Amino acid sequence: MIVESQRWLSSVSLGRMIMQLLQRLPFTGLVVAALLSGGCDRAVQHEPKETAFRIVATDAGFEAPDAIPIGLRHIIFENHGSEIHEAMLVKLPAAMSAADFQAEVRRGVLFPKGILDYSGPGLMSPGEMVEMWLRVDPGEYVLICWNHSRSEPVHAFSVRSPLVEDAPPRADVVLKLIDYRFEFEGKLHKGEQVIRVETLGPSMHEADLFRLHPGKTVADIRRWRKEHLPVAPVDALGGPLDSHDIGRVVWLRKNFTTGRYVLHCAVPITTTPETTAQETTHADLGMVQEFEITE
Ligand SMILES: [Cu+2]
Repeated sequence: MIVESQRWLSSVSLGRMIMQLLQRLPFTGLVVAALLSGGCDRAVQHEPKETAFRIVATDAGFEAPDAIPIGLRHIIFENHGSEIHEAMLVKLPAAMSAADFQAEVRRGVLFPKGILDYSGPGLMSPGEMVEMWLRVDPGEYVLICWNHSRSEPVHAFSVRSPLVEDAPPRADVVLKLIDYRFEFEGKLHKGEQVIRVETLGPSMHEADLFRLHPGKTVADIRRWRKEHLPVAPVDALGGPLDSHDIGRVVWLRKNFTTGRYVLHCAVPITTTPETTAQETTHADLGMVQEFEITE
């Protein structure tokens, strides 16, 4: 015991001497940081890294990286265009190139054979931004805006090692997607809120998130989508799109103002390769819900 405490004391006074010496030198902070980190390599390796997957939509397509790490990604989606855009992640089967996928979509196919939807930020108005956290597996992917699937190019990207886990934020509310309805656990407030989105299914679902313009209703949303009207009755906020693997959880972070909002699921009732955009959607079966943020 005595030997141990002597060693501790001498190490303390040695440390103090080093500190006094360093305080007279420039770049002290850097040197101290280097000395302190010397003994804790493991801790340094586990520090979170900046791995945000930034996706910018323009009216000509996407600006995004060509490769991202495997694991839980923090997506930052910004719309710099003048139209409503979305950014769905789609994983391609081994034999399909991004050009093959694009060609099928241009023929009107919504679910080319073998592709897997991996969610992503849905319809979002110009000038808006949303953050999302979702998991990606190794492979070849495309980003596609289904609002302009024939006129705009997809963006091809790879998901490859290393494995990096971005930490999801703590959720304020949970949103459950069920055939054919939405259920909230908790209440949304104005300001920055995190929604943890779970799909209970059994079908896959999406949750378009719209803020109604004054005087507009759910019926106006329906007409706007069905008749492809040029002027939206809402601000579209980038709610989460569907995943083929419904066990996947997605987190969404968004700054909310007070107002009337609508959740809306536009997934078609059939998801075979022959499905077309004219198909009956979950919204047609009642998967539309209005709610209000009052405080
Ligand atoms: Cu649905």
